[in-house]
Amino acid sequence: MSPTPSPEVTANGSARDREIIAARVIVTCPGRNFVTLKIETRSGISGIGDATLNGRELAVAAYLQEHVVPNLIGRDAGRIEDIWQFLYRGAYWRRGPVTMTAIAAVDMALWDILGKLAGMPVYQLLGGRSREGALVYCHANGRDISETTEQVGAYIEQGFLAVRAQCGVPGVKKAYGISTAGKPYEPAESELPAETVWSTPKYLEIVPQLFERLRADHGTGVELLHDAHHRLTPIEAARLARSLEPYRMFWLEDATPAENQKSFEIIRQHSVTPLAVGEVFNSIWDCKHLIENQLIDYIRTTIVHGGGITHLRRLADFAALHQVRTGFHGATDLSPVCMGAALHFDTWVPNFGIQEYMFHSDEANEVFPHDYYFREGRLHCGESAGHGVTIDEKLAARYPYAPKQLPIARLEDGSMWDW
Ligand code: EZ4
Ligand code: CO
Repeated sequence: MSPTPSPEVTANGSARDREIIAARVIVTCPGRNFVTLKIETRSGISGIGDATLNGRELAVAAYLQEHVVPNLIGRDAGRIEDIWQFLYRGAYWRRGPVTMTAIAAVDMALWDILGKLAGMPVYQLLGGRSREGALVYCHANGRDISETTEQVGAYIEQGFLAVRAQCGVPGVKKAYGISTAGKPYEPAESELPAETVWSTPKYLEIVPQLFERLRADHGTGVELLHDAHHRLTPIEAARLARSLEPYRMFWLEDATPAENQKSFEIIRQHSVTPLAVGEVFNSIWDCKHLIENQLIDYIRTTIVHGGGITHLRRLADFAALHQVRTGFHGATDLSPVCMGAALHFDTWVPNFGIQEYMFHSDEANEVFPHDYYFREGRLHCGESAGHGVTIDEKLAARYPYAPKQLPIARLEDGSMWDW
């Protein structure tokens, strides 16, 4: 992709040029569902934002189409802060994943437009480059320890400096994060939720064995991460965190559900394994106690589910006061639009930690052409104006929406548990 700004950047950016004249929602399914908001201005410059909420896509699409788009027409696209405040305070109800994802989509699109008007990449608008690239981690997810260690080795060969490792749990059908043989991992695979079974004792048996093997096979030069995916009670999480200490984890993610933020105090009392949380958070209020009491080390709330660049910037600055760094969620259910915006943020944010990177399918990459790229363990945002991701609407129209939901988990006795 060319590093020079696109020709549409020649507009002078007056309030009249910036007037929002149209906005619409595009739903497409190139391998998986994505919702995208496109905002057009009088100047002819447009911007896009990701609005994908896995398994609940049409709720955000309707929220945008019915309740947000009519409010945008006629507004000045340059008033990013005011539009954010209008959508947040003006909705009265505040927060929640559907509202905050909708606000994020608008916000991302407006930063994209502002960048194009200014002829600058978004990271430059935020305050400029703090680093040369964003350290990323990818996923090794073998059916057993041998398969996972093989995958970790293959990723190290490809230049990855950090890898999240999960493995199948003997006696547990469909453990979190493990792909069906030969297929890339994609949890939302059926129209109604797949039923999975969970056993904490079996899981706690295997995980320390996995990381013992990974350190034996790959040494200490690679960063290793693990996601407990909200399955453990606080004291079980503390036990896992402590048992992983010899393997020097980069982090343990979602060790216990975090609705009650004080739960993390129990983990902290027992372990020095770094903790990451926040992919299901949607505002600063979900992590205020966690951050100001330094109960976590990385905050994972991302642009698309956390109210956009405008809110995440506020959250990141607050986190910086407490030496908490960013580690944005980056699963395949966040579209390349979100990844583009996140990489501009990662390039700027002073307290950057790491960025998750699951690979989008070829079809998704074709629907969303982008200028970010991977090199030597890091993702680099491009230099084109805006966030550097566009949508091929003709191609998008060839992939109609296909309803899919995330799995659920039950204990062996049938009780509902957290997936
Ligand atoms: O399960 O994004 O760290 N990554 C994750 C993800 C989530 C999915 C849910 O839609 O936990 O794989
Ligand atoms: Co996770």
